[in-house]
Amino acid sequence: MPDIAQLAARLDDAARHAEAVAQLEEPIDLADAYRVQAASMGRRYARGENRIGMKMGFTSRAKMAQMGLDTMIWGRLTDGMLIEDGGTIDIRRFVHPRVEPEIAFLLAAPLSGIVTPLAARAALAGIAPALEIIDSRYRDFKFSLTDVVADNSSSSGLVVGPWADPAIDFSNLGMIVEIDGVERMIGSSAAILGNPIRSLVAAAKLAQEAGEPLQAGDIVMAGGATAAEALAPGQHIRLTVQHLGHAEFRVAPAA
Ligand code: 0L1
Ligand code: MG
Repeated sequence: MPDIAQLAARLDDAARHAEAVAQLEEPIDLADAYRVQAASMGRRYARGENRIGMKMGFTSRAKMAQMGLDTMIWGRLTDGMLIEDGGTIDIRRFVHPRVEPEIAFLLAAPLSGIVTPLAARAALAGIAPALEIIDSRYRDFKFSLTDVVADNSSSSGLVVGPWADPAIDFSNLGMIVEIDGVERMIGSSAAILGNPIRSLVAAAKLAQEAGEPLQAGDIVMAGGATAAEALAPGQHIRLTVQHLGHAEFRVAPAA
């Protein structure tokens, strides 16, 4: 039997102190990996962080190919992970952060269990261009499926741009990330499961199965539309999503 509390403490400490740890040595199954995730997030909540929603992972072929995994995963988001749009991060808070372009959903109403894409759309208050900062706590950013799930699916930070009217057709919007003014990631919202609303539909089911159904006010990150890029001190990261606008942040220069 894996020691859930001990594994959760190891991953939580790694995140808190920005220190890489070895992959989990003992084989654990997916259900136990989610138990470790829940226990590690429980430690954050006990320190005063609040759950604000969830992130979906491996919802695009590009992300699956980059990390060599093809099972959709999810993680919990907290207010401690929020980075102001236009803000600056200190890279020393992270182990080896990467950034990826996403679509964020804001819920106007609860959304739980098996729902149709139409019901998911009807529950939306807004959609926004968003950047996820992922940071695996494992050495060299290498992990198995259960490793990454236990590590809260690499959740680390999110930058959410202005909320837009969710009535627009967001199934196939162009997405471009510039780093220091140079286009580095180019994709489409269609890369996310063919239409990012499918990610929200999946999130509603997974959250309900986990006993934490999505609530009004929750943010759901749909998953990276392209492979992620490593961050470095001094960079300016800017995402543009067609019809939705921008989300951006800076990485503070090296001290
Ligand atoms: O958006 C995503 O697909 C994130 C997956 C999280 C796992 C990772 O790439 O570290
Ligand atoms: Mg992501």
